[in-house]
Amino acid sequence: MKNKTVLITGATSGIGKATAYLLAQSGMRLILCGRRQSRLETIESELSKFTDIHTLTFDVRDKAACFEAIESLPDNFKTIDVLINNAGNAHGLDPIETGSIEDWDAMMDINVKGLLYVSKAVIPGMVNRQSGHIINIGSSAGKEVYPKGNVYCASKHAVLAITEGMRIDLNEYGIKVAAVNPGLVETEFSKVRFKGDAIADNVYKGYKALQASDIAEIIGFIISRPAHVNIADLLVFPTAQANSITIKKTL
Ligand code: NDP
Ligand code: 8X3
Repeated sequence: MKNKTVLITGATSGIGKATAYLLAQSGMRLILCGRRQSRLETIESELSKFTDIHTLTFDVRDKAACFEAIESLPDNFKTIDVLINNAGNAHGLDPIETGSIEDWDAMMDINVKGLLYVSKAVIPGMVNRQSGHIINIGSSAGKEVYPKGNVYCASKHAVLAITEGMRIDLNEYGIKVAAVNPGLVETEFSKVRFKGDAIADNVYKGYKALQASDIAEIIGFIISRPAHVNIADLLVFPTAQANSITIKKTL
C-alpha cells in the first residue's frame, strides 16, 4: 500500500475527497484532480503532512487537457499504480421528453468520455509495466434505470460496460479492474444535480444515507487486497435503501 501512487479524479469533493484523506493516511502518494484549484490547494496543504501530494487542475471533458495533465507529471509521480475514475455527477432529474440537452451532454461528456480520456492517458504506462489497478466509480444507477434517471443511468450503465471491457482487454497485462457502484451517498452530488435548488436538501433526509467515508473505506479495502484478488464489481446501498425507488424513510 505505502509505496503506491494513486490518481483520483474528482478529488475536490465527496467520495474522491474522502478517498484522498483515507489513502493519504496509509502513506500512498496521491495525484489529486479536479477543476476547483483552490480546493485542491487546501487539500494538498492538509494532506502533505502524511504523504507526497501532486495536484492537477483540469476538466475531464477537455481531451487535450487530460493528456497534457498526465504528461506533465513529475518523475516521482509518473508511475501510476492505481487510477480511481471518480469524477462525475448527475445533471438534472427530468423525464426524457423535457430533459435538457446541455445536461445530457454534461453527463455523457464527463461521466463517460472524461473517464475514457483519463484512462487512455494512464493505461499505456500500466500496460508497459504489466501491472496496475483501475477502479471506476459507477452507481446503482448503472445496474437499474429509475424514473427520470434516463441519461444519468445510461452514463453509469456505460461505465459498467467500459469496466467489463477494460477487465477483459487488460487481463493479459495483469491489470485489475473494478467497478464500485454505490446507492445514495450524501455528498455535493444532489446540489449539482438540482443546480443548487433547495430540493437537494431533502434527498438525504429521513434516513441514514451512505457517507463519502463509507465508499472511501471500500475503495481502500479493494486496493489493499493481495495481488491475486480482484474485487470486480461491488454494489453498496444504505441499509434504508433496497433499490433506486424503495427507500425506508422515517419522515
Ligand atoms: P460530488 O459532487 O461531491 O463530487 C464530484 C467530483 O467530480 C468533484 O470533485 C468534481 O470536482 C468532480 N468533477 C465533476 N465534473 C468534473 C469535470 N468536468 N472535470 C473534472 N472533475 C469533475 O459527488 P460525489 O462524490 O457523490 O460523486 C463522485 C462519483 O460518485 C460520481 O461519478 C458519481 O456519479 C458517483 N456516485 C455518486 C453517488 C451519490 O449518491 N452521491 C452514488 C453513486 C455514484 P470539480 O467540480 O472541482 O471539478
Ligand atoms: C447516484 C445514486 O440513485 O441518485 O448515482 O442515481 S442515484
